[in-house]
Amino acid sequence: MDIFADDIAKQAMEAINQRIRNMTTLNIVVVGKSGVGKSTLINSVFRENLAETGIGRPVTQSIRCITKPDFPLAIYDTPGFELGKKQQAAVKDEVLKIIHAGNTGHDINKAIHALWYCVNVGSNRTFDESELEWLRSFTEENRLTRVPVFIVLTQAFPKKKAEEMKRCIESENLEICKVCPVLAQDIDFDEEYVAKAYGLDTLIEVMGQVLPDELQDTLMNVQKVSLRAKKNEPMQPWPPQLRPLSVRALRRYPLRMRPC
Ligand SMILES: Nc1nc2c(ncn2[C@@H]2O[C@H](COP(=O)(O)OP(=O)(O)OP(=O)(O)O)[C@@H](O)[C@H]2O)c(=O)[nH]1
Ligand SMILES: [Mg+2]
Repeated sequence: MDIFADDIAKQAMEAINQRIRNMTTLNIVVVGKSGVGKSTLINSVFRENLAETGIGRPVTQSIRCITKPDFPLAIYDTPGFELGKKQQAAVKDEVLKIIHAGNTGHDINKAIHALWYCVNVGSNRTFDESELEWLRSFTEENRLTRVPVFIVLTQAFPKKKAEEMKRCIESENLEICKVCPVLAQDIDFDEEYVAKAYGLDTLIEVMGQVLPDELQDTLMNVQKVSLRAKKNEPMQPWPPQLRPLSVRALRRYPLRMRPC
């Protein structure tokens, strides 16, 4: 009887794994200045320390595609922009190359589906002119490829500062889908006060509003894994308050978006 139950459990697991293997792979590129928290964000999405993180010298030295076996997600971690204009341009060229390469085979599993541009809220840095320049230049060159761009406000604490920064970036009228504050990992100030991680679920939900139907299963799966800490919570449908954004975004990216 036990052996029979074991077999059924194995078959069920195999069916689930097969379904995951058949899901379309979601490909994301993450860019931003050095130390803003790109690699930390990536580790939180995978819930595993797959990308090296740290403070001081730029940690991520070259573009690296991060994947996990039997998980339909590939995230390109890129070196930070700290080394000046030349490096900013080099990262942009590399990112555009990856995007073009992904489009050549017309295979949705290879295409880049989103770019996360990270801006740090926690440190005393601001969103500066060189970043605006990078985004303007990138989005102009991205007009044909139409990869949806999301600005991720990393280490988004205090929330009030994150909101201010969000408004400031939104006022620049960039060709982006959405500005999303995310605290990828808790911040332990002391034993009594901990700022709890938040925002990753919203980021993934917002992506669900603009990415094609083929990726919806994948996004649900990624969300389940990323939010495993909240495993007792039932999956939520996309919140209706996010819908106006998708209509706006649809106008900007008419070919790659799915209608809502
Ligand atoms: N607690 C907490 N720390 C964070 C968060 N995001 C980044 N950090 C910290 O900020 C530092 C830099 O983060 P990284 O993820 O290495 O930054 P990066 O953008 O990948 O940096 P480079 O690879 O140098 O470009 C690390 O010490 C992280 O632990 C966060 O959401 N919460
Ligand atoms: Mg890094």
